[in-house]
Amino acid sequence: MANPLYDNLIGKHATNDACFLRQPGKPTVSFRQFSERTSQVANLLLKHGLKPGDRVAVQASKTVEMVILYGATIQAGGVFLSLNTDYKKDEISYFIKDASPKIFVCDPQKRKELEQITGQVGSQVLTLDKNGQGSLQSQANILSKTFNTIDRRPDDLVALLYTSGTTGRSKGAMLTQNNLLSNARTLKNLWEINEDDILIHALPIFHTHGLFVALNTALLAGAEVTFLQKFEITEIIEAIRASTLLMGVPTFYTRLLADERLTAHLAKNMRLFISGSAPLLADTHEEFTRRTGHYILERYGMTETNMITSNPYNGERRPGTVGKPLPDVEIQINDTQTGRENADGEIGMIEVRGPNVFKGYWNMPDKTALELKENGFFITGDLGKLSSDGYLSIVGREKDLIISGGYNVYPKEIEDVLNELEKIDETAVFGISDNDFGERVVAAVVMAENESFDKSETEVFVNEKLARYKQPKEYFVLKSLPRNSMGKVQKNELRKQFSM
Ligand code: MCA
Ligand code: AMP
Repeated sequence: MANPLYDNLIGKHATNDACFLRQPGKPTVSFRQFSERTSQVANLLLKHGLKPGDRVAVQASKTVEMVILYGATIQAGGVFLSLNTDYKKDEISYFIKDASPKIFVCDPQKRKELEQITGQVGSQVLTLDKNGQGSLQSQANILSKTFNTIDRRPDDLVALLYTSGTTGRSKGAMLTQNNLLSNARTLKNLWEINEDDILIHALPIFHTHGLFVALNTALLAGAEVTFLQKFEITEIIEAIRASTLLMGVPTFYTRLLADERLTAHLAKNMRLFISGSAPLLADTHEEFTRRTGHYILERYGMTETNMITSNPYNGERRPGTVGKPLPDVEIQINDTQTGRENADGEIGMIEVRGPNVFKGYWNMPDKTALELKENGFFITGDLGKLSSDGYLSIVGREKDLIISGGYNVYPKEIEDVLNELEKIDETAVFGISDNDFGERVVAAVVMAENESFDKSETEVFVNEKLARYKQPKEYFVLKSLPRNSMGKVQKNELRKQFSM
């Protein structure tokens, strides 16, 4: 027996003294140190009673210690659940109650507020602050640097990542060892990631992109990671000078283009710029090439499926497309009404099958059955078409979803919160185009009789309930919402009316 993900990502580096994580102004962490500290934290998790399959949930700032916790959870046979640092109490309560983690790691400042909820599900609480300090660190520091890795099968769960849903309730995507390992191997090979690479990591580590696509491929390849707290333009410009690889969302690239320091000379050591999580405009792609001589490689994925398609490393990176299915992944473009496969070039529902596809939604067998078909194909909710030579273009979404700066926002969740306000009769949340975030969240509201809209009161209410990126950036007060003959709100009409 073995633990395939741990063995391939961390175990094999036990005697590797090369640099793994480099942070500006801080000591570097070698692969060997990373593996030793991972074992210390794995010992701590066991001490707190972690059993194989138990969840380890974390809501904490992006630190090296959090990456170590991820590694330790894998080594100890747990299931890693990472939560957006901006989630508010109500949002966190839902995840804790749904996932009932054995261990919950949070910022010391949040501990008190969340203790009532963790108490209800019997989670042990450890702390980790933005400097990597807290009880997690202090308790692990005194433990052994070796650990008997817990055996896991390829089909065992290793991560639970929540994605919002059209019904407003978030769904936990159950990811297995093999989902993550197969995808990391495929991407490493396709993008030729190797031990000479230096990857700029400025993404959050509570989503597939920053956690799995970036960290798993770097660990697998033994590549160095420039580990940045967040996207900060001057830090990124400096990092580009000394790195070979960047993984980002389209906002990274539009912000870089807006800065005159981005030149071909600056990017002369870079090997590859990768974009994903949201549509990259063909214009952005082309302007980036004019400025730097580099062709951004766009790829497409989902929390439930990891990466699905990619433009080629060697070959034409076609602007406005997300490339071809990964070598071990199948896609079908199916008619949205009949479910039958479309003829080449027709727009339809993108469905995907392969070792990358998740096991189902946590505690939601009905939702799983609706989206994961018996034949193994997962229904993405994205609409696309294939060119005659196999390049996929995403042309829309059947799901009511806004992607703002790479974060997914499901309007229903925001509408439910606004509808709690008695003064508001009804509301429609939708996305309009935004130069920085691609799309931005806005809301049309219809007030109850004799009520008037109070912007700051609404914002205070929403701010208590929802993470910042989900909050409407503008409100439009209407007499009524546009509806079709079936009574369905016409969000397309709203988008047309309010897009400027
Ligand atoms: C920050 N704000 C946002 C966003 N980010 N509002 C809407 N959408 C956002 N994405 C808020 C801030 O709280 C702040 O509010 C105001 O907007 C301005 O923030 P700013 O400082 O400009 O933003 P930032 O901190 O620089 O962040 C922008 C960002 C960041 C770098 C684009 O959002 C980001 O790192 N996004 C990446 C998300 C990601 O990793 N997605 C991958 C999901 P105020 O001023 O009011 O306080 S995984 C996935 O999608 C699949 C699997 C895939 O294919 O990868
Ligand atoms: P998430 O729920 O965070 O996993 O986001 C997955 C969704 O992001 C997909 O269903 C797509 O709608 C979108 N997405 C990811 N990559 C791309 C891309 N390159 N182009 C367009 N949309 C994308």
